[in-house]
Amino acid sequence: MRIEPLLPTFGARVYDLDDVATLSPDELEFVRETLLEKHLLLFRGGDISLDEQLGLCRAMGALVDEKASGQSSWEFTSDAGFVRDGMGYVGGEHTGGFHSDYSYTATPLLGISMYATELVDPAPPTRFLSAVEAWSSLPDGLKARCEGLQVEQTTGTTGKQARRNPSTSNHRATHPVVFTHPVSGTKILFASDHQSRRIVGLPHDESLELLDQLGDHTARSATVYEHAWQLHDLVLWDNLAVRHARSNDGSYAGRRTLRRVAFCLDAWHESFDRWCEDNAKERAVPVGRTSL
Ligand SMILES: O=C(O)CCC(=O)C(=O)O
Ligand SMILES: [Fe+2]
Repeated sequence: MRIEPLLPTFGARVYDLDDVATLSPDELEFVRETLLEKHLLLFRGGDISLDEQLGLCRAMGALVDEKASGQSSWEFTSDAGFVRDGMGYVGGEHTGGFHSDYSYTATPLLGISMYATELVDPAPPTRFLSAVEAWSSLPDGLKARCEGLQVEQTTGTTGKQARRNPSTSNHRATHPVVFTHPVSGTKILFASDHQSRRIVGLPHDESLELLDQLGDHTARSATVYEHAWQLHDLVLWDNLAVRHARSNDGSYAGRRTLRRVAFCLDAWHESFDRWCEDNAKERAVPVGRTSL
């Protein structure tokens, strides 16, 4: 298998892969290691069945059943302005709504794969930025301020202004501002404009100021990879090392259907499943995923 970088900082396209279904254990291990190193992999043009996508993800981590959290099927269709199939999430006001799915739970996803099964151009792209780069490019003074601090992640935060208003979200989790990737050990800036509400233990004003500084730095410094979907693209990404966002600028009249399979760390599986079940119970019918 040959790989070529998508950006100097992260992302790679994988070539010479005839069939995801026939990958040997060695090849799957190569994919797993390359994903950890490059954070995002693009497989272009293969005809990949749901079973094959499940098989690939099973080699990356513990498969999760997001249906338990309210997603109605493996597939969802979206255009820039709204989402069908009960998917309400479109992105936020600042830095384009970049987020890591379920970072407002104790056990966020390890990785996500999306495979384009239907495409009508111009389809909205998905954007990615490296939270590893967001951390490594921070000035030393800011790095030193962040070490040892915890950040409260919530849904419904979506940017600077929203952070200044009390959130009504009942989804909350506390994580280190500088998060250590549980598999690769890489340092990640986990505080984000879109999902962070406050720095634990800091006075309100200081907490807002630090989150603003971190968000501004990320928007200025972290390179964005914009993925323009083609039919039969499979994008596999590390949900902790990169944040993703769907464009919501309204300039894409097309649509795409993406089949999504996600996975988590083996050790987090039980906790993730329990969260999904509790969340599904809390939600009244009809269900619909609203806030990944
Ligand atoms: O549709 C997209 O481009 C991304 C949607 C998203 O954020 C998600 O599925 O978690
Ligand atoms: Fe998401």
